[in-house]
Amino acid sequence: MKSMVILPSWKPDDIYPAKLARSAVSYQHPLGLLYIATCVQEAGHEVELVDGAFWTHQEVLDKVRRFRPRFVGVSANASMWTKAIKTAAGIKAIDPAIHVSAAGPYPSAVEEKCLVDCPDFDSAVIGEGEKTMPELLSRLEANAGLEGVAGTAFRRDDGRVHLNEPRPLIEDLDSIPIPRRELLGDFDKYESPPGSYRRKPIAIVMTSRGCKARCIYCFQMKGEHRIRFRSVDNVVREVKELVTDYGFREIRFLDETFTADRERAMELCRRFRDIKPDFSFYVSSRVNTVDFELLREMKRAGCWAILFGAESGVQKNLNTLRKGITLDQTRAAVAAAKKAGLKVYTPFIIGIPGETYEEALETVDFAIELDPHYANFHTMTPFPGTELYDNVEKYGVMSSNTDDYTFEGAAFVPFSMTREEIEQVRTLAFRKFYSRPGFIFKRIFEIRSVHDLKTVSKGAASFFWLWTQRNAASAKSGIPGKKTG
Ligand code: B12
Ligand code: SF4
Repeated sequence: MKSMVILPSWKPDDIYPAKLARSAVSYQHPLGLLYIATCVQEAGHEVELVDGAFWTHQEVLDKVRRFRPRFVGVSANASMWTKAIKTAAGIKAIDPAIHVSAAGPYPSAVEEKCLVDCPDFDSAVIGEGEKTMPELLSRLEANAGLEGVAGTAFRRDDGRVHLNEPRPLIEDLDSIPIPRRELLGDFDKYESPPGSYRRKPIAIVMTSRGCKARCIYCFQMKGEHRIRFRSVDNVVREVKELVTDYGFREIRFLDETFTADRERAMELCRRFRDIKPDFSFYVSSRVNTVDFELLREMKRAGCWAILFGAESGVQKNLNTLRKGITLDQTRAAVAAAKKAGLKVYTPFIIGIPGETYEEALETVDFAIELDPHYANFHTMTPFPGTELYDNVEKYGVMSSNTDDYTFEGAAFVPFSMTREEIEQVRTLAFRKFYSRPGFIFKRIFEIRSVHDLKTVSKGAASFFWLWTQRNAASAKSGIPGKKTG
């Protein structure tokens, strides 16, 4: 059956302030869509993957018009939801007989509510879609209804919305086919912010899914706080294929915590070194799961950078977030990673429930004390399906416009701060962190290649823009700026 999977059309300045968008934009492979498209193909269907990062809304619809699918799955997280609605409406206008399904983090969080919100969706795929999709398509092919297809919600003939049984998370991740990257078309169109990669082209891989921690702002599929791992052999097979067959030169491991199982991370690194594939890699981690020996092994295997969610410089606020880490663990992890020769990236959050203006300034000082290679200062954002979202009235005031749900817009203002204060701290944080003479000199002395030079100059251009703005980290939020508590 002819099927299409779509990421709706979006532009970087939907998320980032227009000028910053150029340096912050991240066009990464849409791994979720790739997994789904691969499974659909394996099940014997013809499939086309449309990544809306590269097409206007009309161009996406033109592709639907040309391909004439019987099924279209539209993927959305919270900030993409209004675009997904627009896409579904456009598809139905082309041909009302096309079955249109909503899927991805947002529909997974709000479940059948997304069908109530948007009459143009016939069904929703809730949670991981790899096992659900082939079942759903064979039902559609047989002109049978979706009654009983676990992990879906659908609209009955009488218009009423029905939620089927949930589908458990996939326990054996090795049973999922390795995504076929050729479904993406030309890899050159994918672009990453300067400084976020060493080599190109970049592939995206996940060696595990899920996280044990319970941060109040983080969305985890089915609200389950555990990790499922792929076997080391399965990961190594994918890495070999990516480097040898496809010619990728860098891999970004998107696992929530690449180092969650220390021995497995060590083993992966040893295997990467043994097979000597020519690639560099980047991981995300947690400060309480690393030590110098592990980080050194990672560096030897080709890792060049590591992200630690540092989040705050005030222990009370880390505790509010239920981050499960201490400031000293962050200090130790950042120091060990730097000693191992890795570049360190630490994102922080401004506007944590209960955080005062002065405490937010302490976070900026903490970032400067840690002195990572890159720091970002996001706003606290209550995504559907999180503890923060479900109990937001306990914590502050939330915007009802899902377009505000980027980490850049003040979608949430805690009772302890105003929106203006959040924006002020963010502006100050970027300026203070990136304009330190020591920081600038270090980056200049680290220039070893044309790529490094380009990174530093693009960063400098964005930084110059930041300086010229009254409010560099400007947010487009529906929340009024008055003191809320
Ligand atoms: C990589 C990533 C990005 C990349 C996106 C690259 C891309 N083109 O996809 C970038 C950096 C651009 C990004 C940006 C943002 N992201 Co992001 N991102 C992620 C991250 C780390 C991995 C996504 C991924 O590939 N996962 C692996 C795949 C296998 O899982 P998946 O995508 O969920 O797909 C599965 C299901 O959702 C479902 N599915 C998904 N699509 C479809 C489609 C069909 C047809 C079907 C049937 C099923 C299906 O099946 C898939 C396979 O099981 C996740 C966290 C995470 N671990 O998932 C956050 C996450 C998705 N991002 C999130 C957010 C909030 C954002 C931003 C808003 C943040 C910001 N900067 O402001 C922006 C929004 C950008 C945008 N335009 O949408 C949230 C979404 C929360 C929510 N409830 O909506 C997440 C969950 C992080 C979190 N834990 O809170 N992000
Ligand atoms: S540690 Fe990271 S991935 Fe895990 S729950 Fe917290 S924010 Fe989410």
